[in-house]
Amino acid sequence: MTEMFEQYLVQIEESLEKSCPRPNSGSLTTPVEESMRYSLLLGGKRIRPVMVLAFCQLCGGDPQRALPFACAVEMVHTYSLIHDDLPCMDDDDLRRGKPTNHKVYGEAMALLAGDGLLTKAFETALAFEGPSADSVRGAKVLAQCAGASGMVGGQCIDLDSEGKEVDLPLLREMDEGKTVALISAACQMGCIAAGAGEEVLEKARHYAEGVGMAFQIRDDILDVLGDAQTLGKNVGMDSVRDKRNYVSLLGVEESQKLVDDFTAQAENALNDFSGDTSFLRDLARSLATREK
Ligand code: GRG
Repeated sequence: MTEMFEQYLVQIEESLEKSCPRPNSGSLTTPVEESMRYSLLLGGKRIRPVMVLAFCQLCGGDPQRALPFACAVEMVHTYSLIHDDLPCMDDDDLRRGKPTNHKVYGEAMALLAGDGLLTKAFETALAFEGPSADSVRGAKVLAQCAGASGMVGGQCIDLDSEGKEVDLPLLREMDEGKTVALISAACQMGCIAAGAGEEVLEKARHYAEGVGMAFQIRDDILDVLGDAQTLGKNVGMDSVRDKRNYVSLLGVEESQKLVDDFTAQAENALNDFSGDTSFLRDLARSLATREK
């Protein structure tokens, strides 16, 4: 798994670098372009773009061809982190082990960098060099998953829930939006890059559901047990902001059981694919016990 992950990672980093070239110094748009590059190229685990490439390969496509979709998903993810860290949202100063975007470039530029990355994501997805119907399908899935019925909607529930009692169904709805939606976009876009049909996308959504929920609940656990240096972001923030999560509702042990159940669900979903699913299976397992 690790070797394959590294191979995907090299392609993704190279492609991201090319997608946002270093701006000409002195150009009037340099500040926003630098601010976009800062957050996009800071690192991060890159699990979403890796999923795009892995699903493309699983469906018999050439992962290289899926790179525009992979970069597009990572751009949307990075924009969401920049905006999430703003003082009007979670007000954080540490991300990916470095000062958050607004701490370096100021709030207005961080807002613009997020806007720039979100827009660039669609320009990038639509540059997919395959049948144009598939570029459009990819961009549409990304839009649906990132928007108000997906990630932005989840963030809206998150903001509204601060300081309030939250039950498990609401927590689930919030996490489906905040976290599962973009992971689902990644898995589906990988299939689309390989020219797969709707029935395959349905199976990819089942995997994403399991991995995405497990990923978020593990995130809740790490917010309590994790180490800021390893995670590259501050810990204990949900309790500081008086936000409910799986750990505050169920405790660490029960939450980890749920992580394992959702991971098993993701693995089961892979049984419906005919290709080699070992990479995506190992990825799901490694995310269930991740420390960062
Ligand atoms: C529209 C103003 C405006 C803001 C949108 C939608 C949004 C802001 C924020 C939601 C994004 C969010 C913080 C979701 C939580 C998902 C999560 C666990 C993110 C961390 O992902 P990792 O661990 O991060 O993959 P790295 O840094 O490794 O890429």
